[in-house]
Amino acid sequence: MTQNDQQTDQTRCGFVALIGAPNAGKSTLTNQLVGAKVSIVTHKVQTTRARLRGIVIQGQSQIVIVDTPGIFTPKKRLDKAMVDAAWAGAQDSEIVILIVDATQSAQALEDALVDDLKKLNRHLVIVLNKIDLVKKEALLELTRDLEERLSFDQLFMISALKGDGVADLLDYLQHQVPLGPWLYPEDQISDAPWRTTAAEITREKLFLQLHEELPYASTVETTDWKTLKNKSVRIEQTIYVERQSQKKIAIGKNGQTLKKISMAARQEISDLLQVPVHLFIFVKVRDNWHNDPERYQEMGLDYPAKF
Ligand SMILES: Nc1nc2c(ncn2[C@@H]2O[C@H](COP(=O)(O)OP(=O)(O)O)[C@@H](O)[C@H]2O)c(=O)[nH]1
Ligand SMILES: [Mg+2]
Repeated sequence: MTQNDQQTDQTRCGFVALIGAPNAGKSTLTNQLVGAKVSIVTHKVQTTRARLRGIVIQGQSQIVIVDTPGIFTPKKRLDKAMVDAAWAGAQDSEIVILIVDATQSAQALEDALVDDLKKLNRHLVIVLNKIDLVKKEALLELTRDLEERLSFDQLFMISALKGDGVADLLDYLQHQVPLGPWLYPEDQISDAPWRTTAAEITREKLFLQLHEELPYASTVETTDWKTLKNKSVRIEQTIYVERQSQKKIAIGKNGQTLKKISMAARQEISDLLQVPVHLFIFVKVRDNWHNDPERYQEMGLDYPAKF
């Protein structure tokens, strides 16, 4: 038997989708499971826009975590594309984890979401997250309420932020994913190309610096990437906003806001690539980018024709 056959005999590999309301902690959990920051996280809702795979090896198992945008009622075309991407992520996975923010009541879980989960007909695991913020009695009550509304295989109580309970969840997933060969090289931790990850990092800094509607009116693309002779990397990115007034705010007085975004992003991209990075960010007005199919393609989303 060749080494490869041997590996196929013993290895496991499967997709595990994270579904839940915005801000439940899906991306924080993705990063905890992977053990590295592959998905951006902010305190703002709808930070994650597209599906992202984080890859974990645990024993002989390769577990592909599918982080998704939240499930919520779409008001705009971009919302619709995000929610569609979340459900598509669940459809492609053997195991679906519903992440529930334990600081909220079971009633906060919408009937529509519960119905759609039932229709999915997948192994369902519930993860109560943010247990660092909640008393034990409240967790038990929430568990009882959830049991009344949904049938699921397992329930875990974790703090994705602090890492409590994450090892148990990982151990469970290791044994639940089906037998089969690994789909990704052993050292790969994300399916996103570097250009996309770099744009996401800048978008995270932008979400942290800008307020109200501006983060949602913006998108970031990496437009140029060159490795220079001295191994440093020169990156150009564009932040698209919808109006001239938004461009002014994104740049800030004397360019201060853009400078803060740029410095924070450059540092993090450089840490990730482990080489010096020269980052040039341009802000452009692209009226109506929310209705431009090309922007969706850049974000890794399908363009919902009807909205
Ligand atoms: N206290 C606490 N905060 C958390 C926990 N998990 C996530 N958060 C916070 O909740 C917010 C949303 O997290 P994020 O992972 O972006 O949620 P997502 O929208 O579901 O991907 C961020 O401010 C996180 O720091 C947790 O276990 N405990
Ligand atoms: Mg997220």
